[in-house]
Amino acid sequence: MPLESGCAKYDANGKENQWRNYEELPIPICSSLEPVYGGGSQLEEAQLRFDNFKAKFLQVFGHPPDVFARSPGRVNLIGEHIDYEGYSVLPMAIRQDTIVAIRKHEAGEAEKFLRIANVNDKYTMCTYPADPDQEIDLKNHRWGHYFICGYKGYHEFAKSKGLDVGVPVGLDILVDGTVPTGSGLSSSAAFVCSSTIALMAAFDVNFPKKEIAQLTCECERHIGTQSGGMDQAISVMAKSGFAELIDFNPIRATDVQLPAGGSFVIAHSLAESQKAVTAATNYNNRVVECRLAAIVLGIKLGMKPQEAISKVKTLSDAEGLCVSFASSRDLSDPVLAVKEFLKEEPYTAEEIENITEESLPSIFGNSPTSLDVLKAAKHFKLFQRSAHVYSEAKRVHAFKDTELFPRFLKSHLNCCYCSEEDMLKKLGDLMNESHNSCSVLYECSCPELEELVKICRDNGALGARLTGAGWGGCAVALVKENIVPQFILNLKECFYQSRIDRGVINNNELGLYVFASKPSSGSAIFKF
Ligand code: NG1
Repeated sequence: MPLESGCAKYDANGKENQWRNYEELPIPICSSLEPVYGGGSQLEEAQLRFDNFKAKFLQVFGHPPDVFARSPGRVNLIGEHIDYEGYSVLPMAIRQDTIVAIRKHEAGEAEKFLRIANVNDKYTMCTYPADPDQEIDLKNHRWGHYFICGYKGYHEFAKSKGLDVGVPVGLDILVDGTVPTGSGLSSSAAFVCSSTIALMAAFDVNFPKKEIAQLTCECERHIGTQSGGMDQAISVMAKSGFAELIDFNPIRATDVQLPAGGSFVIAHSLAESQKAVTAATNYNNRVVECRLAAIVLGIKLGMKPQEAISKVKTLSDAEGLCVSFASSRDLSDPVLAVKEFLKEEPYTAEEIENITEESLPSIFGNSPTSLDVLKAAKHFKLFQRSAHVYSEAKRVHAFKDTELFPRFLKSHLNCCYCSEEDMLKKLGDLMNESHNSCSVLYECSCPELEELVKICRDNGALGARLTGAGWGGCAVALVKENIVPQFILNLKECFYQSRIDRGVINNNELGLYVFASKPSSGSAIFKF
């Protein structure tokens, strides 16, 4: 099967770059590395990596693998912490990825274990039973848990499709990841997606990308984070050369052509964000706060408490009511309702329960990870979280539209109302606004990210923001293409040098922590 089939054409509205039915296509199966890794030195590098990978598999397990799968990490350009609220986001895949190879044992073989090894010696071999119904021990986090997320998810999905998965057999698995962990670049999704897809390939099945994007999102929730779906969607559906506008319910990807003349530089703050470990106070806490904000808004805007609790799951479910309220004042911004009906001071649990007429543990009774949040939380910042989500959702579309309209005017009417310079500036401004909202309203930044973002802006970035969940990890900066090398040198001098001197990182590793990135392609299966 060709890696990318379909064709791109402009429609009458200039809404373009849709690969028709692209999401309906299965994961491409490649017999060589070139369609994914390109040519030249990149291909040579990939070839060497795969040769070492195969040799390691043979060395560890005594047999060659049956199949390989790869899935990339991603950088989110804009739209942070809104995917789990049902809003569109705008990420692009990066070249760093995870590859997973699998060998299936014969049905008769006695050992029924999953042996998961890693090319990196830092990650020692993990062994799990082959039982797909096993519980993941969330209190004892192990790196191999991410493979088990894919393993459980794959079996649940196969069962739901009526596929005969047979008696569980032992599996030998080798993993090699180049996405830095805890960096906000979705190493976890790259791992879960490549694991799930390698399993599918090992069992000789394949499904449409949009189904795999949904499935892998559900897989990753087995690790205990209430993941929104962006990372898996872009990892599975990315296309080389394009960022994607990802919509949810149903999942859909629309190509976004990034402006020529601009480049995205990714820089690590060197603060590691351990999302699964800090879920109760950070990531899942925000998911719970958004749900509470949505319920309270629903009630304040006329719903009965019981109705709001059963129907309003996300802020996007409450948006219609907020917009109706705004339109009564001839406006359309849902933030108006937030300002009118939510107080800026944090809410206590008791204050919220007076509004919902139901206890918070009972509202979240069916979600153990949400109950962990309630136990850990002192108060809930409903105003700030909902103001961030509604404003960030608008910024995503403003970002996308900045890309679309000048291109459309230029190609169809041979005119352009704004120069490329204006366009890049507008994108940069939106990124800066997004960062400020993440930092002030969503409080998912950290001192290292604040320092790094400021240094990016001081050194000529048109915009810079934290990317991914935050609380550490990377920043992404929009920089004019022609200053990228100097920009990276300046970051080295102003941010990294003192850390190199203190031994936090080695000078020769710098390229792993700060680099310019072009949009890469999505998941693939390799059968050589
Ligand atoms: P990171 O931590 O960068 O992989 C997480 C979530 C996303 C999204 C972002 C914040 C997972 C797997 N990913 O990304 O869905 O909510 O935070 O925008 O939980």
